[in-house]
Amino acid sequence: MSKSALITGITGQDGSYLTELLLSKGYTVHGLVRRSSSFNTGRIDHLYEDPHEENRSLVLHHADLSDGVAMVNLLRDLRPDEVYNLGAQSHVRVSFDSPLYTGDVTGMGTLRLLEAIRASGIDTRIYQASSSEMFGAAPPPQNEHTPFHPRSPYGCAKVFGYWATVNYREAYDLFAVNGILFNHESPRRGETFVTRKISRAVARIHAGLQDTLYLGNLEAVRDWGYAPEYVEAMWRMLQHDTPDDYVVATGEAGTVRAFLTEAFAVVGRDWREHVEFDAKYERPSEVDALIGDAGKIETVLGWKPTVLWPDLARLMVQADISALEAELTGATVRIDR
Ligand code: NAP
Ligand code: F7E
Repeated sequence: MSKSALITGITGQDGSYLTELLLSKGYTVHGLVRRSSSFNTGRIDHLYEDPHEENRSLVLHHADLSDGVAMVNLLRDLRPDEVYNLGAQSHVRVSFDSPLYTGDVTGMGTLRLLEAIRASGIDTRIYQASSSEMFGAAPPPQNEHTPFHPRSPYGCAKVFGYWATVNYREAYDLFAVNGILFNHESPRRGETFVTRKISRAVARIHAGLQDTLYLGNLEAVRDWGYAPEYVEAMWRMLQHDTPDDYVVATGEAGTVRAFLTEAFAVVGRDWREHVEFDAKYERPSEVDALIGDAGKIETVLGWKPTVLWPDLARLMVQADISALEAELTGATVRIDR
């Protein structure tokens, strides 16, 4: 019998890569999709299967992390072997503008899902998408023993979700794990996160469509990894004999300024001729430096990253240049970006 999984956040960056991974392993994948007035499935359209086909391996369901009853019903009907909770309001800067919404979806949404598993009485394993943002002001390198000091409503919500996951493991013997993932990027990264904002701008500047890129704090240090490798780590956590929490990171970090240098070098340009400061992209409280120590997951689960941030910067710029060229010439490109 093949396994089945439910993914919240299936339309996001990680959800799309995780879906590809699980389908390649023979899983039946169920995705929770929130209702939107326009299509929000662009990242998984290449995997779509018509609802009228029999024995589909990818099935999408309308629901929302704010609706606990819908989640109980879904879990009771599907009885998946594994649940991956990737759904969230995941933008740190936006969480300062919408703190209550972020707390509800990113924090309470996790508790709703855990409680839905308990209430539906099913036997399943759950992965919680925890974040290095929980470490916030704690100095690097950060690992599983580093105390949390979140610096945003998003970080606070993720701390709540982290402890709710640990609590359901301890109180109800649920196979529940936290993956504490450091920043991970790809050509599918949302366009308003700094790496993708930069890679898209480099492609557009190179094509003569844009001249200026407005950014905030260039001194922040981030440990950027490659998203397809990080979803493999999520899967490995749920295959282990015992549930536990793991940091997932590369251990190599750079400043936003350094990422800019690498990205603009791909097209032989100097970023200082194109980048201007805009205070609106600064955060009321910033996370200065995140550099992960992923020794535990390497030792216990044998997971090790291969793509470090300078290669990632080049890979993302090249993907955005190709995508833009295809868009401008009207060519059809498969979205395996
Ligand atoms: P993402 O691209 O922003 O995707 C977020 C997903 O959550 C989208 O599918 C989104 O749906 C969905 N979502 C938002 N609000 C929802 C709601 N109310 N109900 C149901 N679904 C909702 O994020 P990502 O980069 O793939 O990250 C995946 C998870 O890992 C998130 O929980 C994020 O906080 C966490 N995380 C990410 C990183 C990172 O560096 N990428 C690091 C650590 C942790 P729409 O497509 O409709 O918006
Ligand atoms: O910012 C600085 C900004 O928004 C990175 C999410 O996936 O990773 C992500 O959160 C840095 C920050 O990611 C701009 O101030 C400068 O210091 O790409 P970001 P993030 O805040 O680290 C964590 C691990 C998550 O869990 C989150 O879900 O870049 N920065 N100028 C800027 N950032 C943005 N977005 N836009 C700018 O113009």
